[in-house]
Amino acid sequence: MIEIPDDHPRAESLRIRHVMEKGYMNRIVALAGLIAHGRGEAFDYIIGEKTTPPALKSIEAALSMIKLAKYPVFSINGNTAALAPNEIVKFAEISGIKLEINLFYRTEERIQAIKKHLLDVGAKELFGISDRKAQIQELSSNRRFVDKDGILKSDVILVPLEDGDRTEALRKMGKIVIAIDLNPLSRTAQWANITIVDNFLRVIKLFIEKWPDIEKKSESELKQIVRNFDNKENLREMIKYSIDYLNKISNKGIYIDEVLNFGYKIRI
Ligand code: PTJ
Repeated sequence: MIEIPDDHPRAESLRIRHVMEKGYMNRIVALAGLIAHGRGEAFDYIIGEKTTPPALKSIEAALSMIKLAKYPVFSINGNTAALAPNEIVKFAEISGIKLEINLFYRTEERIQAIKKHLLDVGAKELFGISDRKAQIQELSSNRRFVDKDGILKSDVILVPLEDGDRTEALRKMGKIVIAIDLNPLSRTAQWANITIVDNFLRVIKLFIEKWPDIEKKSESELKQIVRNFDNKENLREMIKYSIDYLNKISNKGIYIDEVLNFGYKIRI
């Protein structure tokens, strides 16, 4: 793999791509996971690759919901495991959320590779890897195989980078679904109870940073935050944010470097 020079304007993004490539070579990431990552990058561009005010609101609602849950479960796929293994394990440790490996492109080889990847960074308990399997009848994809002591038992489930079918099925089973998806138009984004339209990598870091504040809140404060959150309204705000952001860039008189911090000036 080539070295990315530190002064490359897209150095961080290229480094993350390399993490994904390596993840694919180690069987953690599915081939389609690389395509999904590219789609995410494109959506990230149109929010300025930053966590937006509506996303911060949904993060607060999501953390409140996780704190209020009796049995919250974090569904891990290849992309998330490759992108932020340390942060996933850290968040599970501080919040008590259970980790379950659940793959769309399910193979035993990938499950073992992801298991090792997470155990190597200190995961204590992992669901979805033994034969405690149950099936979600409403689903025909491989995501229907869930752990009896994990997703099946959960009341709140966190599903980053997800396919819409499962979100719909989980909702129909009465579960509360929290999605992390950069595409506000995806079926997942539309079906979830709480959708965080932001990059998983930024979100998981914010989850860790903000958890201590959530822990200080009383049950009634947490319930109030959840009650005040309206997912449809938040998705509309996100779409409006992208439109405003693109309008700002396309307006005459705005320097592109003011908006994108490129460090050189082109008047558009
Ligand atoms: O590891 P597996 O086998 O479970 O497969 C995982 C993938 C992601 C390949 C599978 O779930 C899939 O095909 O997902 P989709 O249908 O491509 O949906 C992924 C969604 O996540 C898309 O809407 C992307 O825009 C979005 N996305 C991609 N990267 C990120 C992201 N959202 C948040 N953060 C990202 N880093």
